[in-house]
Parts: sequence; C-alpha cells; structure tokens
Amino acid sequence: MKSKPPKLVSVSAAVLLALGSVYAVGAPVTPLTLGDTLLVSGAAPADATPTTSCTLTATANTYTCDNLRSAIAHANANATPTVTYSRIVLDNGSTHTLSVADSGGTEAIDAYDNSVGDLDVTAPVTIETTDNALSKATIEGGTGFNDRLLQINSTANLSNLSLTKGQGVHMNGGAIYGDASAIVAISRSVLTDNFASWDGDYVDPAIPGDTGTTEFQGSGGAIYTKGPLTISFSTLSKNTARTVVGALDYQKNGNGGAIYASQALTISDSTIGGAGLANDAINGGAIFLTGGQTMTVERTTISHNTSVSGGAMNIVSPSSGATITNSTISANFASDAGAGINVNGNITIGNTTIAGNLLESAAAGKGSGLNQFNAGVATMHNTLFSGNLGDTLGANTSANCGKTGTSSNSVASSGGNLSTDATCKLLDGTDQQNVADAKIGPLALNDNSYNGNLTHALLTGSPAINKGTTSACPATDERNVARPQGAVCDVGAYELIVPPAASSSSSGCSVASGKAPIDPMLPALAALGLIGLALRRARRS
Ligand SMILES: [Ca+2]
Ligand SMILES: [Ca+2]
Ligand SMILES: [Ca+2]
Repeated sequence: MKSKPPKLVSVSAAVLLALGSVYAVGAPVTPLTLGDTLLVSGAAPADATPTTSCTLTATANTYTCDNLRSAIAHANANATPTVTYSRIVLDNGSTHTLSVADSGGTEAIDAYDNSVGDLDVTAPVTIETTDNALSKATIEGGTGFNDRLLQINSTANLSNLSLTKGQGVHMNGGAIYGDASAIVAISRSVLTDNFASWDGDYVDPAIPGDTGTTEFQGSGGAIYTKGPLTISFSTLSKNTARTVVGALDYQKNGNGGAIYASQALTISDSTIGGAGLANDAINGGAIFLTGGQTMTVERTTISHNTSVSGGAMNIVSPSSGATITNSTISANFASDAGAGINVNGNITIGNTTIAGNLLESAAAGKGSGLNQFNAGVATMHNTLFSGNLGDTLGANTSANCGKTGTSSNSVASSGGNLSTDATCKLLDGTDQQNVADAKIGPLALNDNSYNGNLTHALLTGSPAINKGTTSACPATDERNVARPQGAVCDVGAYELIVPPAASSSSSGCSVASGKAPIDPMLPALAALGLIGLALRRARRS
C-alpha cells in the first residue's frame, strides 16, 4: 500500500469525514446505476391491477407504463437489483389515486402483493417527477382504499412527491411501511393527512372479563420503518397514530404520529407539524425512535404536535445517541411527560430553541421541554429553553427540564446555554439560568427562503444574542444564515443578522468626492437577494 505524505493524509482524512457526513444523507449504501426509466404520463392515470408489462419506447431502457402500479411491477422484475435501480418518473402536478382495494383481504397485512392494495416495492427504485423543482406529484389513497400507500423492502428514493390520504387501517405505517431491508430517502416531499390505526381484541375495561389476544399496533401515522430513513427538505403534518376505541374512549397504541423508526433516522431542513397541523400519537407525537442506532436532526422545526409522552419526540435507547442541532422544538403538547423531548438514553442538543411546549401532567419533577427517563445524559451547548410550562395542572409552573422517576435529570453542559428557569442544570460558567425573559419572537418565517422553516427570532435586547460559545457553534443557523453574526454566536437556532459595521474612517465614501455614499447594507442585501433567488428553485413549497 502506498504511503502518503503526512500532510496529504491529514487532508484526505478531513475530506473523507466530510464525504462521509454527506454520504450518510440520502445516499444508498450500495451505489446503484440507472437501469430502466419508467414513464407514467398523464395528469391522473387510473389505478389498475397490472395486466401487461410496460412498453419499450424508441429509447433504450425507457418504457411507458399505464400507471404507477404497473411501473412498480416492472421495477420489481429487475433482474439485477444489486446493480441497477429503476427510475419511475411521474408528471409534475399529476395525481395517482390508489383505488384497487384489497377488499377481499387476499393480501395479508405486511405481505407483498403489488396487484392489490398498497404498492409493494421489492427492488430498488427512485420515484420522482419530470422536474423536481416544479410542482409535486401526488400519490393518495382513494375513498375506501383502506390501505397504506407504499410498502418498501428495498432501496427507495422518493423525491418531490405528496403522499396523502394513506389509510393504515389496523396496520403500521399510514403512508409508508419500510421493512427490514428498506433504505428509504425522502426529499422535497410532503406527507400529510395519513393515519395508522390499531385494532385487535383489546382489553376493554368497560367489558367485564374481556381478554385481549391479537393486537395490531397502528404505529407510524405517515411512516413506519425497520430500516434506515433519511428525510430532507420535506414537511410531515396532520398524520395520526392514536386509536381511541371502546365505550370508555380507551386509548390504544400508536407510537410515532408522523414517524416510527427502529433504525438510523436522519432528518434535515424539514418541518414536522405546524399550527393546526399537528401530528398525533400516544408516544412521540411527531417522532418515535426505538432501538435505533442513532438519530440526527438538524435545521428542522417540530411544532404543535400532540401526544401522551414526547410531544415532539419520544426516544427510546438510541444505541449511539441522538443529536439535535440548529432546530426548533416549539408549542408541542404532552399529557404525561416531555412535551418537547422525552428521552431514555444519551442525547446531544446544540444551538436548538426549545420553547413554549406545554405539559399537563399533575406529577412533579417531569420536564416539559426536555424530559429524561431511566438512563442517559443530555449534553447541551448553545441551547435556548424558554417558557416550557407544566408539571402542575393549570398552574403553568415553568419547568424546562425534568425527569420521570425518583432520580433527577442528568445534564452535561458544554456551555452557552440559556434557560428561563434552573431545572436544566446548566452550570457552566457561560450558561445563563433563571433568565426572566429570553425575548424571542413568535414562530415566524423570518426571511427564511432556504428551507421555509419557522423559527423564533431574537428580539432587541435578547440575552441570547452573542451569548453562545464559539467553539461548538455550527457554521450556519437553522435558516442557513452564516454564524457568527457579530463577534459571537447566538444561543438557539436563530442567529440575528448584524449588518456590517459602518467604518467611521472609511476612505471610499467621502461626501466631498461628490458621489453619494454607498449604503453599507447594499452589498449584503444584494448578496442575500442573489442567494434567495438561487435557492428559490430548491425551496420546498
Ligand atoms: Ca403489501
Ligand atoms: Ca399490495
Ligand atoms: Ca451573534
């Protein structure tokens, strides 16, 4: 093996690290080459059980297919699935309403029969639109479809789609079920108004002697996956995984209103929830992670989701820990523990704003913004806790952090944090505790043309401004604004833009020269405008 000069080795290592972090986002584990291209043309191709294969066009390896179901049937027949993937192309703005219901129940739950009910993907595919910068294609469940939309047991990259009206009746995964071999990446897509529901012979407390036997969980309102899942520039809203049954409104399972994941979960530049757009579940209103290798969330806003435990997320024993960076967790609700985050295991939270989450538990000591249970350490830097309320029903006692059980919460501060109370144990010399008013604005777009996420701006005089630590500060904020602005990074997900300081001894702006002084803001504004234009095409709608 050739040795390299030490300097090159060092550079290579840095590049490999950078490539590794990029590669982890959305790329399949095994690089596949393009096999067949499958064109599904038309504004609303009718769903039907495939009877003929797709038709070869004059272009090699390019076929036309009657509908999405027939395209998937062709893709599943891929003879070289470890080498090639099929690319299914839908027209921009087209709607694909699934109507071939499995009314006779010929396809068992979680079985693979692509001819009826859910679309079953068993070989690598990309499903996208003709132009992923233009309007999305919609895949939806028709009236009475009573099935999820997609069941995947392969590599699947889904781009520029709207997945809606998935009807996970008595099954996991309202829009998508990812099986053990699924590697799913979703970008620039919307998953909204899907549900997973529970049924089975539950023990109804209203019926004496009732015993439960078989149960179907009904988890993952939009997505249930046993394989790694990557989501970027997407929105997940109004998905539900809470089933209320019986005479006493017995609330049965449903974990993960939007996402139930049991493998590595990576989310970036996305919005989960929103005012009037809550995802809802028993545990993990937006996200339920269990047995996962790791969870990484960055530049993502999770707001207004509802649950019993973990309004935004319920994280159970991530073996490699969970990391949340440059994100906003706001206005989520839980009736038992952790209106924002409920976590068992190690979690690292950096430059994140956790604000206005509401817990309505009467039990003492539980956290509303961040609640820990059982084991684990929460390592935090530059994170802002403001006005997470709860613990005593109706009293609105501030409790940003806490723990379920007798022992207290375990926190390791890396500095630069801010809290409106002292419950988060932020004891580094650079932390601020018991701040009377963090002075943050309401959730708003705040000129964010990068990913469209809503954030809490820092208002004039906010004690979060320039009070983070520089050492652990990311290069940008949640809106992709460069950090730091001014001398030092701000606390939380939002960096307040500071105009370049006007120099009092500027040599090029003399009024005596007869030219109008140049507004020092103009170059910056022009640059921002150009960036905005460049990014507008990439912005999810
Ligand atoms: Ca199926
Ligand atoms: Ca099926
Ligand atoms: Ca700053």
